Amino acid sequence: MLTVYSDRHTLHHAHAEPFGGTVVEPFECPQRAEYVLARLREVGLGPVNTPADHGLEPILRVHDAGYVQFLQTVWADWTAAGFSGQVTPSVWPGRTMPFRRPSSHIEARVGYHALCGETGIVEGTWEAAYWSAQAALTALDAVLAGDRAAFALCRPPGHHAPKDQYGGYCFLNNAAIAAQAALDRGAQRVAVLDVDFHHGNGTQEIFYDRSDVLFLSLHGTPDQAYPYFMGWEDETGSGDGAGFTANYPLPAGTPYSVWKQALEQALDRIRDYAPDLLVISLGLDTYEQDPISFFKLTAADYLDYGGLLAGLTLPTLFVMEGGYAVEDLGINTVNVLQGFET
Ligand code: Q9C
Ligand code: ZN
Repeated sequence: MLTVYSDRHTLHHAHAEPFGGTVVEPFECPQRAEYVLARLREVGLGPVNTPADHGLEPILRVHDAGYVQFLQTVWADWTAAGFSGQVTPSVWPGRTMPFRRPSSHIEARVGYHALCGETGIVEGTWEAAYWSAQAALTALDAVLAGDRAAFALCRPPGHHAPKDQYGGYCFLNNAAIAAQAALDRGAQRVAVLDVDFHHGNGTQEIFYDRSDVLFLSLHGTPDQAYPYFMGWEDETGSGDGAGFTANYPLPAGTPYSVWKQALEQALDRIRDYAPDLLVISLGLDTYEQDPISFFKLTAADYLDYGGLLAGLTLPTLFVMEGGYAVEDLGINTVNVLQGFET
């Protein structure tokens, strides 16, 4: 299986993350991608290509132009205001203070585009996010050209980013950008199956009122897990998209035996939908040792569900999302891909 990877991901390296009342090293760190790359080379999964530049156009099919411009200029505006460190939101149009019109101060613009407060932006964040999206688009090229599957080793991840916001370590929604590009290049229907521990709120928002993308997500219940305000079972789509979103929230301590039952239900929905392409938002934070999550999957379980995904016999694009047990991230990620191939 082809992997697409850009070493420019290292340009995005937040310095700190607020966590539980203290400040810690960011969980979403450059070593994550290095561990995955090392493991897929170790097992000889296949070639590793650098992304081709597809430009801004496929990004702007998903994200608002004003948001993209914000990402391109936020570091310069932050430092021009005399700020340093990393871009950090400190104010929002909150529930009782609704957004009425844009303010031009950088603090207001950051608060407008930030979903939440844990995700730092540094000088190279835009460039890293841009090439992460290009990795997804380049892996898609291989699948559209006839490869059974391809793996986009994206970093930073993408599934928390809706059309005009960043957060949850995400800036550009790589999986959504690839799904939209597939539609723009002739696919009639695309299924996006999100197996990251966290609900794919960004992808859900982007496609919520559309029937040409079926979005399905297995995740920690919003009652107990980030992003908290989305991912309930009764969020099923709206308008033309009614019935084309499916959420499977699961409780703390969920073992593979239970997670797999939800996966089988999602796979049945995908079979009925008969998409031309399957995009997997591949997060490995379902792992029992993940430091910020609460499912109990083991390394062997990733091999097993990789095989179940292959059972759909669909052209499949894997897009890397989360996973923070860094030392085991390579093994777990590549287990899914190897399970798929055998
Ligand atoms: N105490 C991905 O896996 N945590 N993002 C917020 C919770 C954010 C995870 C603080 C977790 C984001 C791609
Ligand atoms: Zn996650």
